[in-house]
Amino acid sequence: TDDRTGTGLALFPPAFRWGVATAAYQIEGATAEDGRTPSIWDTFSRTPGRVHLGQTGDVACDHYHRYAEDVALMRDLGVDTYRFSISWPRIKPDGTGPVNPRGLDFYDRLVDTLLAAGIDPMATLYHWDLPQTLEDGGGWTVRDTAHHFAAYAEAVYDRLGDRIRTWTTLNEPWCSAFLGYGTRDQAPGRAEPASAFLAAHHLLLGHGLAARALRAAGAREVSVTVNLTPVSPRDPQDRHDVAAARLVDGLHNRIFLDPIVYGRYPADMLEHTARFTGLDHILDGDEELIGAPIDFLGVNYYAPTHVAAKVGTPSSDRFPGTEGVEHPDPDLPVTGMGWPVEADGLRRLLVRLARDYPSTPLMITENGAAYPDSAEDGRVADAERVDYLRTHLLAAHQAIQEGVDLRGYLAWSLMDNFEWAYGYDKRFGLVHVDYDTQTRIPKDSALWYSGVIGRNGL
Ligand code: GBH
Repeated sequence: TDDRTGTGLALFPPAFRWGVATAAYQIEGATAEDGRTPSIWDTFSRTPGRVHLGQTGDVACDHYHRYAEDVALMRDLGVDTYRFSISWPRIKPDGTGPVNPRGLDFYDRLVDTLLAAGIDPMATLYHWDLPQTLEDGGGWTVRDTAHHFAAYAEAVYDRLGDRIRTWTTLNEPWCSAFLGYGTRDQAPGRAEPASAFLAAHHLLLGHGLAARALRAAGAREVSVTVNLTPVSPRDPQDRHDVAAARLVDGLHNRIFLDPIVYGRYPADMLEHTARFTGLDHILDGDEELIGAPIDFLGVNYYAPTHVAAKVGTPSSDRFPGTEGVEHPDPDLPVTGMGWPVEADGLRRLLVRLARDYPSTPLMITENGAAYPDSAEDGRVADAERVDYLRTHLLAAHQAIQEGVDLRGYLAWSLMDNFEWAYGYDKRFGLVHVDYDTQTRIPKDSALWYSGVIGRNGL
């Protein structure tokens, strides 16, 4: 890596933000406390066969009761930013309608505890836990949900806006739409390609409406987080492989990025959407609403995508719209999730974003890896995670050297937690959690990461 300092360190810019991220349903537990109603993830996790061993977020890391201990862990890490999410069914048990003050009280306590520890709270308003009552009315396939989301966002801002500077509307709308409504991998567990496209639009509309409402109410920083992946064709000389890569890049990345940044769907993605749903659900003015100004784009990066054109008979398509596409084994090492590891994919992604969306500052809002680590004598030796984080941070540093306006890095995750359909089987934490005793043990990676933060580099 470049050494601009003569110290041998890859140093980050002085104002670079360092943090960790979590999400409400993955850590809080207390799913029936203080007026919270079920979300689609309560329903999904109770549906046989959907989550590993039928596990649920009922207890998770019991963060709802142990948040003070968890903030102390973050203070020890030395992070300046904590990205967490707010549970919609705690705030509005009916999804819409009256606010539940006891739900807001929890986040009020959390935010005050963070501020007292010198940690900047960064709130995500939707990390996948839609109130079940709204799903019963059609969920993200119906337009009203976008309006209910904006009203909920305003209610949260009303209570916490004096202390939270940075707001994020959605986490990973691709997952909500395509895995939730398209493939059944996530809640609400519907496998309806057309619904996936309807959901994608209404999620984006919800983002735009909420971003506008937050701004009007006085929010200082507004953002949205998308999960992006650089898509490479198996053979860059083969025009069919190149077309397959362009399609998957469209369905995964551009279909969200272009409306968010430029207030316009890419023409090829409009055509594609039309094949599944027609375009009647996209009203005049929607795209402009979706293009509400943001202060930075949150980027979650885990793995690259390698594709090829599929020759011969059409078989199962992995995600709605990707019939005719094949996902060849990229022959890379994999994490405990089976996801390929390629740190340079992060550099390529960031450089591409800076080229195609040059006026939008970026922040890495999630990056990390699951490995099956265990605690021995009070220590968790997770060398593979350290390696994953180290190589990805060096890739991010390289991207900055190449001119990318990258504002911060948030590791996924503060601690082991409920990994959605994988339950508690997969551990992404810097801090190990013993789910029998709720004991937290910082892993070697946590100690390593706090060193990086302390030096502002590695
Ligand atoms: C995020 O989603 C979530 O925001 C977070 O809640 C979750 O805990 C965390 O990541 C870890 O899963 O092998 O090429 O098929 C991640 C979204 C979508 C990223 C699927 C990896 C598959 C890679 N993921 N993708 S591949």
